[in-house]
Amino acid sequence: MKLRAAFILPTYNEAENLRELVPRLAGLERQAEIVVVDDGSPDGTEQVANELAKQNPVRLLERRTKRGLASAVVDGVKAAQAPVVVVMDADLSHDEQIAPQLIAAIEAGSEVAVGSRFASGGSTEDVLVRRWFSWCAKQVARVVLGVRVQDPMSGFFAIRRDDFLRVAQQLKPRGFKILLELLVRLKPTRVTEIGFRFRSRTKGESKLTLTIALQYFRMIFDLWRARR
Ligand SMILES: Nc1nc2c(ncn2[C@@H]2O[C@H](COP(=O)(O)OP(=O)(O)OP(=O)(O)O)[C@@H](O)[C@H]2O)c(=O)[nH]1
Ligand SMILES: [Mg+2]
Repeated sequence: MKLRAAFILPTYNEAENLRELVPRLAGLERQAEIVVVDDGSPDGTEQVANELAKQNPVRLLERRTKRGLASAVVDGVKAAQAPVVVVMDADLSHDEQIAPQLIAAIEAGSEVAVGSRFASGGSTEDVLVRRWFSWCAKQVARVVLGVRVQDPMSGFFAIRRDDFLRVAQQLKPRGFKILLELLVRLKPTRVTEIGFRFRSRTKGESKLTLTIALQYFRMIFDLWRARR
């Protein structure tokens, strides 16, 4: 079977969520592989992934220690075989129903397709403090880096695997979402944003901490310095 796309799912303690998400993804797109990148989750995520792999096109990449979201995404994309990759959280907050549209947008010539909380049709269940953080992050990205995308902080996006790998060397995965870094490095002219309703996580723990928020502003500063 010719693969059309790969879903890249970084996981840390997402056993319950993964059990639900994988069959949904497999039902949505038959010509897709699902690459789960787990960092030795103590909650048994790896066992669940292995179980799911019996019935679904799942490949599990096991890393021994927790090395951060962005580096998990990079390793997942490297391991994928399909020409298009869809990066998404495994916590069910990203609406998988729009994934086919993201894939189609890339196949139609977009360089990046973003699942967007702020584009038309998008919305969020986020609590106020996270909305505020996303809003600030977006304004800073716009003013400091000239990134015009509505939701540059989204963890839900599709891109050609080749394009991703071309700039992967330059990415400095700092444990945070890497879409913004990709946008700055690739300077894509054709970006498609597809709105979706961001669901709040119901199971498992959030990894968004103040440290990560601070890392974000550090990242903006580094990107700003690097582009001059
Ligand atoms: N492999 C790996 N995956 C991670 C790591 N940190 C987070 N993840 C996964 O990356 C995705 C995004 O992390 P989340 O904890 O959902 O971060 P968030 O979306 O900013 O915050 P919440 O949704 O509120 O929890 C989830 O699927 C996590 O399980 C990590 O260090 N390694
Ligand atoms: Mg999440």
